[in-house]
Amino acid sequence: MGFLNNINFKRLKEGLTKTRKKIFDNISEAVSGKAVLDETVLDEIEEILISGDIGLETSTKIIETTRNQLKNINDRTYENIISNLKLVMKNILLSSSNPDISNISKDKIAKYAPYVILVVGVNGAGKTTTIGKLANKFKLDGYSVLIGSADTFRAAANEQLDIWAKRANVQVIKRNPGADPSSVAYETLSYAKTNKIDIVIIDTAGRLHTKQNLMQELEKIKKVIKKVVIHAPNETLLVVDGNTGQNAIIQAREFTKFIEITGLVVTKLDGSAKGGVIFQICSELNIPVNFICVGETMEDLQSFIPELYVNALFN
Ligand SMILES: Nc1nc2c(ncn2[C@@H]2O[C@H](COP(=O)(O)OP(=O)(O)OP(=O)(O)O)[C@@H](O)[C@H]2O)c(=O)[nH]1
Ligand SMILES: [Mg+2]
Repeated sequence: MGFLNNINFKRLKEGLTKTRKKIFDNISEAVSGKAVLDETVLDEIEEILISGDIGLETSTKIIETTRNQLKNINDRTYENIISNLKLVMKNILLSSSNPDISNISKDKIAKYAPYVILVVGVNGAGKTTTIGKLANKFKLDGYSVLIGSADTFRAAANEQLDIWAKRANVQVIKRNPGADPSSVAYETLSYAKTNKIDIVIIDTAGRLHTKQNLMQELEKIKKVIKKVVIHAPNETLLVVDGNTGQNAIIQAREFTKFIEITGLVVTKLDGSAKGGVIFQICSELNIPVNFICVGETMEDLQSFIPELYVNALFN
């Protein structure tokens, strides 16, 4: 899914400040003032990338490609070296973004209405807040939106969704804590079908990928919603917390063993200097990153555009 107008470069840049300091400022220092860009400098950059959560494998890939490209370039000015590195890093991100899958169009929504998005992830990853922000965006785009609160585990989940839903001016279907999450999902879709809602977003309880029974519950939710709307879910988004670094990749791998994940949302990229993890995610996983989140306001949920991400890191 994507939105045409949900990029706020200023917020993106602000959100990535810690990561930019860790990666770009250090690279800049390593490169500037050097008469020649020799192996020592390249090694130094590689170390900066690795310590910036880009991961050993991906960092090596970036440095190898940069080394090869620089062989053919005589102009080893600071600007030229940086712009080469930026290009190589952007290509890593591009290799896993898939605009066809990630672009939600008016036609697509009209065809499927209700267009159903199931949101899953481990505890505290940012699912509920992401849903609030998503609902708001869709609403601003002129769609009718319904949220299903299938997190019946946490007592506060309903109130939390209510707050976001009020801000976005959308309706929530909810039941008491302890209710069967599948039945809430079922009721949500039934309501959406009867009332011709454009987009349905279903929240789920946080679950550890190691808990087999909880993972199977997701399969059940999926099976039950299909009974109401045969094409549902159109998307299953896995929300991962960018602060968890390598763990985000492990979570994605484990979740896909139980449920097909169509896209990722990487949250909290403002929280630490670990924003480099996106490069690792894009290079090691075969799932497109649809959205990133760089803060707690509505504008902080943004479509993931590789070029802008790299620009924000190097600006
Ligand atoms: N700084 C920052 N905080 C975020 C971001 N996304 C979510 N949060 C915060 O992270 C905390 C957890 O977010 P939730 O949306 O409740 O996470 P959840 O996945 O629904 O949690 P459970 O339902 O308990 O599994 C909240 O305090 C959010 O405000 C982000 O991009 N940046
Ligand atoms: Mg939640």
